Amino acid sequence: MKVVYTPAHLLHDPQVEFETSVAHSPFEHIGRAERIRETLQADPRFEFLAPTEWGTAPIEAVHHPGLVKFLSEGFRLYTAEHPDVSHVVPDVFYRPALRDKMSAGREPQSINGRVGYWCFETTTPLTEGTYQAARGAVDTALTTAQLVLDGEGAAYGLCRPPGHHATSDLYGGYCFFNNAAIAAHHIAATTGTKVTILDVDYHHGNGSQQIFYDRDDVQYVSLHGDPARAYPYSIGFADETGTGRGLGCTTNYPMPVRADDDAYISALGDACEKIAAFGPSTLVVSLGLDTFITDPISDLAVTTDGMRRSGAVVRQLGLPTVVLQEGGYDVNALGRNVQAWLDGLGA
Ligand code: Q9C
Ligand code: ZN
Repeated sequence: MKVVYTPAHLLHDPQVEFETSVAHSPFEHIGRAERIRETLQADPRFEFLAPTEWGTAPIEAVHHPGLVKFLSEGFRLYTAEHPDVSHVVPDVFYRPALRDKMSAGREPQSINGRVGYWCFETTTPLTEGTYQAARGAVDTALTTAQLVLDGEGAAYGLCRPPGHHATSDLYGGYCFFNNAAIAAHHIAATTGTKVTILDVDYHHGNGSQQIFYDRDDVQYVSLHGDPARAYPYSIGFADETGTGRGLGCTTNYPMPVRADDDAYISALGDACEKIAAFGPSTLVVSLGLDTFITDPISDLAVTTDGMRRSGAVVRQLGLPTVVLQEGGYDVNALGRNVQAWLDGLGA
């Protein structure tokens, strides 16, 4: 199986994450992608290649151009005013209720205000190299999609930073650009065919759901920790099924605490029936391995064998498959879990 990887991710190297009201070392760090790279490079079934450059047009087909502009210049403008800052994090969030009863707000002019206008939470620091790394992850996703469009049965993009929490207009959840959504839209728009995003990350992909919520050409199917207890807390419930033309094109499977391999595989089988009924030409998998039993920020109980079984269930769909890396924070197990999942898919 072909693997798309770029060392550009090393440019996003945060040293701190503000989460659960404390500053701690980040769960999302460069060692994650390097561990996956090392494991797959040691396995002769995987062939590595570098992404090509796609520019900003495919990004702006999904995201607000203002978000792209902010991420491209935000660190430079912020540190011009605050030279000692290495991790830009918002201190004001631009909540719509601030302007209740007034006209819709506009983007603030001050750089401090702009950070909170484009970011929805505190765990996703903007650093000096973040924009270049995020562009590299998008190029990785698009290059992986192109490999599948050109005839590969499946290919894997080692995207970092991840993407599925980024909405059309907001970044957060360790995500800047929504790599999977950009790839899915690119496939749907250039081929005129239907595409499904199957999101198996522990966290609900709120960004992917939002981007496609009113569309009938891209289906979004997600298994995730129940938002009643799990980040992002406010989206990903089973009664969210799409709107307008997109009604019925979103399916959520909120999972209970400690769901094990059998429980997970059962829900995944159901999800695959929904996918087969939609009839996509191509599948994009948002592959998070944070469902793993010892993941430090999650509470499901999927084992490495469960990862292999998951890949095998998806293989049964018989669809051309673009697999893109999302989360997964037990770094010691991350390489072998990706390897097992891709092995099940038929690496
Ligand atoms: N106390 C991905 O896996 N922190 N993002 C959760 C819970 C953010 C995860 C805080 C988790 C984001 C791509
Ligand atoms: Zn996750």
